[in-house]
Amino acid sequence: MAVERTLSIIKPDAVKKNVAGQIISRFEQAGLRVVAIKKVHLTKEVAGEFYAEHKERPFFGELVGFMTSGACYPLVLEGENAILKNRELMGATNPNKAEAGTIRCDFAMPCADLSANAVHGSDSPASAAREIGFFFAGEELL
Ligand code: 3AN
Repeated sequence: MAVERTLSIIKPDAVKKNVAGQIISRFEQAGLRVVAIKKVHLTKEVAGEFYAEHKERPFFGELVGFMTSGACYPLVLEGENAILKNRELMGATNPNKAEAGTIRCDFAMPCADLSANAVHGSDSPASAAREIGFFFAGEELL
């Protein structure tokens, strides 16, 4: 297995619930290391650019509105198989369908708005590279 890096975002719903630390603990307990983290309040322009691949989807406006509704924590995780491991820790996109013990089940339930699903996670090596570079400069990755 290769050591990989992936981008996670602890989304505004989880920050408002004050569970960011508990979510980071899940990553650490699974053997992932935080190599960079920052707290940001995204603008509509930045959130729209980050989620550009979803521009044509009907939920795009809702997603951008939600991601700009409060502060969030983008963070870079590193470890063996980090991209898939993070996706497994997150659980299904719809928290109502996420398995017990996953971050989305434990921290985003009940969920009326699918944008409010506690965390984002890169879904491939290509998106991890783009998304890490979107939020962090090379010298911030320690
Ligand atoms: P995931 O985050 O599980 O990779 P994607 O990439 O399909 O899911 O969707 C990106 C983000 O768009 C999700 N994290 C979620 O917040 C939001 N989203 C996906 N589907 C919907 C939907 N039907 N309604 C509202 N937001 C959605």
